[in-house]
Amino acid sequence: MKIGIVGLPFVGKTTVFNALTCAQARVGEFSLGVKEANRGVVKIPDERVHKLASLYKPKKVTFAEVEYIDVAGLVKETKEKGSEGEFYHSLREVDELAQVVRVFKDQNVMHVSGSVDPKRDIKDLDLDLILIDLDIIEKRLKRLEKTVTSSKAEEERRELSILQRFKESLDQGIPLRELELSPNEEKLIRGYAFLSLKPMLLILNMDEEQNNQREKLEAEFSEMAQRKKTAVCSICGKLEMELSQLEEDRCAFMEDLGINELAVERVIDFSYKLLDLISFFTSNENEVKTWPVPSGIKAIKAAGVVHTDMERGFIKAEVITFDKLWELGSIHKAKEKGELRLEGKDYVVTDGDVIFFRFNV
Ligand SMILES: Nc1nc2c(ncn2[C@@H]2O[C@H](COP(=O)(O)OP(=O)(O)OP(=O)(O)O)[C@@H](O)[C@H]2O)c(=O)[nH]1
Ligand SMILES: [Mg+2]
Repeated sequence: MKIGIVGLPFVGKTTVFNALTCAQARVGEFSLGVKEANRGVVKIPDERVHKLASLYKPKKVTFAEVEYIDVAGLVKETKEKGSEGEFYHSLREVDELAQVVRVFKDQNVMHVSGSVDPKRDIKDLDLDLILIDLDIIEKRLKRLEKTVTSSKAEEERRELSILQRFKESLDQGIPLRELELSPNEEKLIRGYAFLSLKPMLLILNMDEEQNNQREKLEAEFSEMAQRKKTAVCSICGKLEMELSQLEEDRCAFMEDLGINELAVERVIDFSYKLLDLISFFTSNENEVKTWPVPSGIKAIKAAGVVHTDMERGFIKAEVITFDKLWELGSIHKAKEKGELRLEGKDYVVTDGDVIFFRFNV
């Protein structure tokens, strides 16, 4: 899973990036058009993986990972500075955008629009994404309108009609993520990697003092959180960054501050839900491994995620939920008790399944 951290300049993107990845990238430097994106990989914490490892004592334990990419702030000037293409390029590969939104009020930190106004900033960033997408669509439409009349290709006709619909929506200021798309339509336009189509996690970046009004703050954004492919969460970026940089005393500090969970876990949780992902596990003496997959995936496709041969030569899947396996204490016990289910290729994988694929190629 790859997540692109975006937002207006100086809203705390790099601060949040450091908090999430325990990195030490420099903050407080105006990064617009200046430097390359920061990248950092985080292992996704999952108690179940530790427990499976304690059962199997494998040589290797593999957690699911998320890569965060922290790009320069996006504003209208990006276009003038010619770094818009670069911005799109670093982000086209990501599965989701996380927009850092400034809520903290610090006189010492400038705001490009002159005042702290989170809802305005969210709109402004959306507008920038919309303009980038529109640019791509308009160029493509010009070419398509010519070729469609001459070649009469069915595929191109369909593409033309989707792009026209997209253009109408973007012209009205509606980001593409809010549109209803069929799986076929999604497939047809996937190659464009439209930015306003990507799911959006809004991360409200608060000051420590605002933490006690967190629920009230999040409630103000509840309408936005209900929009399609959109979620809202809040964190104290600066505080969390400082916590992430502590090693020994972190727990003591957290206790003092009344924090029982680091932001990274909450943010990852939201990201999983937003992308509609679940995890299943494979486990043996060599490796215990987490596999994040789209919810609703069938056993045969899940096999293909592990190895193409497993999908090609799929025979059956032996499945047990993690909870059941943990309760019984070993796979032998599970077999004895008949708790290891035999499932066919159309079985719908559920979160927490431990799966042993049987295949033959
Ligand atoms: N008070 C306060 N200051 C913050 C917080 N988050 C970030 N800052 C400050 O805001 C300034 C900008 O932070 P960065 O993390 O560099 O912001 P950025 O969005 O990455 O900036 P660009 O990359 O230049 O667009 C720094 O001086 C941070 O210390 C916060 O939660 N509270
Ligand atoms: Mg930055």
